[in-house]
Amino acid sequence: MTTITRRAITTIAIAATTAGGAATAVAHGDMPASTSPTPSTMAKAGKATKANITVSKAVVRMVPPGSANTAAYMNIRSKGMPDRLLRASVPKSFAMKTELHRSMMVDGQMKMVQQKSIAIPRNGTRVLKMGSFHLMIMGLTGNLVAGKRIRITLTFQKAGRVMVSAPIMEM
Ligand SMILES: [Cu+2]
Repeated sequence: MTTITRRAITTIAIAATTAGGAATAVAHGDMPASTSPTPSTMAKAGKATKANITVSKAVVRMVPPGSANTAAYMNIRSKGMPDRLLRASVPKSFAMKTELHRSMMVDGQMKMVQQKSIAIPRNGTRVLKMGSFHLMIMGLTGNLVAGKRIRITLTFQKAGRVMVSAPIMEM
């Protein structure tokens, strides 16, 4: 277990510091794609509501066999008060840990920065998407199966825990 985690972190560290476009993005698991999920597949995406928070379009990105990491995307809407996503987790049987990340272009390269939290604006929506904010799911314990649903537990400062069932999707 420790070995997997360490390897995953090393991969991320390299991805964040080396030049190398495509290879960097693959290691990261958050490479922007030219195509978007079709409406029919998005309809099956995860949704959950608790207090002022509504999570929708939650998906886990399909990655090639042997990949150490993947990413999860979703829309998080606050009706009223602003809130803050403090952490996220997935079952240990699926992956070792989940971090809050943000990808951004720095000097022409896509890099990512771990976030302590992600602000959800008042009466607004924070979109977690490729090339932007996302959940980084690290240390996958096995190969992913498209269509399988993963339970993601989100912890918010005000709304507390919100659980959403997100399908693994090609995208
Ligand atoms: Cu990331």
